[in-house]
Amino acid sequence: MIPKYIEHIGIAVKNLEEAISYYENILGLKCYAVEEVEDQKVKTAFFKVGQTKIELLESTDPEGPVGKFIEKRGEGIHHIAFSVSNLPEKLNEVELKGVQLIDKIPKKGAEGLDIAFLHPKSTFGVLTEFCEHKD
Ligand code: CMX
Repeated sequence: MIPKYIEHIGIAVKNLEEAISYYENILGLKCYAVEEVEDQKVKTAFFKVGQTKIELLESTDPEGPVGKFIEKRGEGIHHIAFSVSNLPEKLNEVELKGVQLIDKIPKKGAEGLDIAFLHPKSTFGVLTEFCEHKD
């Protein structure tokens, strides 16, 4: 089962408002949603670019994944998210092929999607997310 499309690209930023201003006023995109995801310790802002979205991520906790990422590596691309169908099966499939899973069981992410991450040490340095729209 191959990923259907790139659902979003996650970008870690220090200040959400300043980053939103860049995407709106310089690139001309429209922020259509701002949402806090407590479980992930982030505040997010979304922009549509065709079928793919840009997800800006501001940390709400220095010990959260994005807080630690910015501390260690600075602002920049944090993860890439693929849209998949049957997420539990897809996770099982890649784990059997030797990929290290961060989430063996899907969690609820922004926009109500079911999400799960693969460890960047198993994915050539790119934190990879699988997500599934539950209609
Ligand atoms: N992309 C690539 N590499 C990353 C990374 C990222 N986003 N985050 C951490 N790493 C690297 C670190 O640089 C480190 O590499 P080295 O050992 O070479 O230094 C290695 O992974 C381990 O990092 P760490 O700092 O020791 O471990 P952390 O405690 O920071 O955990 C990770 C890293 C990926 C397991 C953790 O961030 C995680 O579980 N992420 C998934 C959840 C998440 O990122 N949520 C935020 C987004 C939520 C959303 O989109 O809604």
